[in-house]
Amino acid sequence: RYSFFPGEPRWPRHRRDLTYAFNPRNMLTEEVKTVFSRAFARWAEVTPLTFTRVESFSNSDIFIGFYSGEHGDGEPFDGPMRTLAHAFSPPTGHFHLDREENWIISGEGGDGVISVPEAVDLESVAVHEIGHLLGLGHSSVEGSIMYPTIMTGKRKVDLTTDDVEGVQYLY
Ligand code: TQI
Ligand code: CA
Ligand code: ZN
Ligand code: ZN
Repeated sequence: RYSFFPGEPRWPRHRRDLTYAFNPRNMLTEEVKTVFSRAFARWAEVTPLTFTRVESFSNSDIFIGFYSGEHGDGEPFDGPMRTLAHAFSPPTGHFHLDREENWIISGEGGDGVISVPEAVDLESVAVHEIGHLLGLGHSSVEGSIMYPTIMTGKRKVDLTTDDVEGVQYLY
């Protein structure tokens, strides 16, 4: 079953139209940014929340950036594999990804198996981390987006009933 962070933090009622921005220093391509917008759309579909991309990194609600090693929050990244990304509970909005992963962008279709086993599917990790950004902890339901399992070499992007029930409890 779904879980929450201690105290069930969530974005308050007057902050349900959320903005997100990318760290300009990463100079991400449109292709990469689009992956995040697809991931946000999956959560927007099942909640009263909206997610709008803005250009101003300092004035947004959610801050997305790729970093390597120690990057200022006491939770250093560790190079390829192990920790891939982390996101903080509401209403913090920090979403960091390990720059040293072998990130890939997979498309629709296929059987969900990525031919490069050490590759990490960016959209799958984004959908999971956005769950954390919205206040979800890990789930005990195998196959759910919030179930903590190995994330390399696989594409998993569809919210399950458990994920939807969890987020709908909060919003
Ligand atoms: N990052 C962990 C995660 O997002 C960070 C973390 C560990 C965490 N414990 C937590 C975040 C408790 C919130 C609450 O789960 S990770 C997975 C999963 C990671 C892990 O890079 O290890 C996914 C990233 F769930 F499969 F283990 C994405 Cl999907
Ligand atoms: Ca890592
Ligand atoms: Zn960080
Ligand atoms: Zn997690």
